[in-house]
Amino acid sequence: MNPDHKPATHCVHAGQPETEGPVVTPIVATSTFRFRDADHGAALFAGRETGYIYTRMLNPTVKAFEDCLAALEGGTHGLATASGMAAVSTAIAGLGSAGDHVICSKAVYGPTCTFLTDFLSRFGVESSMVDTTDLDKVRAAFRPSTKLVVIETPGNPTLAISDIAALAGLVRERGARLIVDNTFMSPILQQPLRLGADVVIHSLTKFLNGHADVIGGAIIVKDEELYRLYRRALNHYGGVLSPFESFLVHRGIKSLALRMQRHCENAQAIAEFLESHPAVERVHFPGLASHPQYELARRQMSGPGGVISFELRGGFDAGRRMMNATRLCALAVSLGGVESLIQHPASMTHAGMTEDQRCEAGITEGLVRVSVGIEDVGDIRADLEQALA
Ligand code: LCS
Repeated sequence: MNPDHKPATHCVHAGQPETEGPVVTPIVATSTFRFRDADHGAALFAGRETGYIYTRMLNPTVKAFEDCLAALEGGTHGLATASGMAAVSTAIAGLGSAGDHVICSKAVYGPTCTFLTDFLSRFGVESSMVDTTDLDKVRAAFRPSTKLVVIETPGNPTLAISDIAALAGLVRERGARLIVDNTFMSPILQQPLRLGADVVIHSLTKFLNGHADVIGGAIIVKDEELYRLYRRALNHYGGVLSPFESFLVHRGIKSLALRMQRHCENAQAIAEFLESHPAVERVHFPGLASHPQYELARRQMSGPGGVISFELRGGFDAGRRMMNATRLCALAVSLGGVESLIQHPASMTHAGMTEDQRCEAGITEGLVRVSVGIEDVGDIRADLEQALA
């Protein structure tokens, strides 16, 4: 693996064999590994020798895939997890202790918010949901006990953009760590570790796998100590990705750069169409000049991504009628797959948040979210047009 290669090359080659034999990393379907003898087993457990012991601890197929993730994000180590939420919970709980305080973007995937407010709070970790697009608000939210800042940029589903480099500086000055959920961008469009973040997390379920047939997640770091800590945490929490699913996502990633290009082109065209439609009140999309952080988006991201949210003039009733009327765009949660999906955040992906939390985060009753797929853009536009009519 050549670290100087660009992401599109890593998509195809990183973590794949480079010597005589199969061209594709084989699926090593075993839960456990035989030791040479008793001393060998003891030496592996004691860390005196390196090798495979047990698949929850490490597996060759998974390891090859994790190397690919690390290369793509410009990190040194990746950890594949059983879901995006396993990555979120392991990345946060793996670093937090009772008495710590966490600052988190208020516009995040619903369960990330409720993991902090409803679950981690029981273990004495406090959290504040903050508008992380505003550096002054982040500064004001800091306490002496703040150990972690968790951001999602663009945020789900409002597409609010936080300044990764500026936040990384602020967080480092205060001796805390910055975790960035990069799910909406994929490493093709944004690489937070290169902007100073300490940890990147992903839901692999979305763009990285891209084919809506796997649930998975990842944690990527650029620091040996953090890696060892997370490997240990993941081994104890147990939410690892299986070899077969690692193989599937590794295969999906081969076309990631191509797919992201098409997602961006299609979403840009659909966002412009929606913005000019008389039934649409407001469109949230980082590729539109009307986006409040449009300039920051252009600096920080190399494309706007494939997710759009918008509000209809007729509010939720109009949105419900529209969602019931699409044919090509499937009414389903999730995003980042090759197929276009449409959903209603307030009653679906963000239903677990309280009304106050949603209101604070800008998730209105009338907000509809579309994940724009890689189909023919004219067909997607025609479907949305007839549904709006
Ligand atoms: N992070 C972000 C930004 C997400 O959008 C999601 C899932 C997760 C983490 C969790 O990943 P998972 O465990 O599902 O792999 N977002 C979803 C969504 O917007 N609709 O359905 C799932």
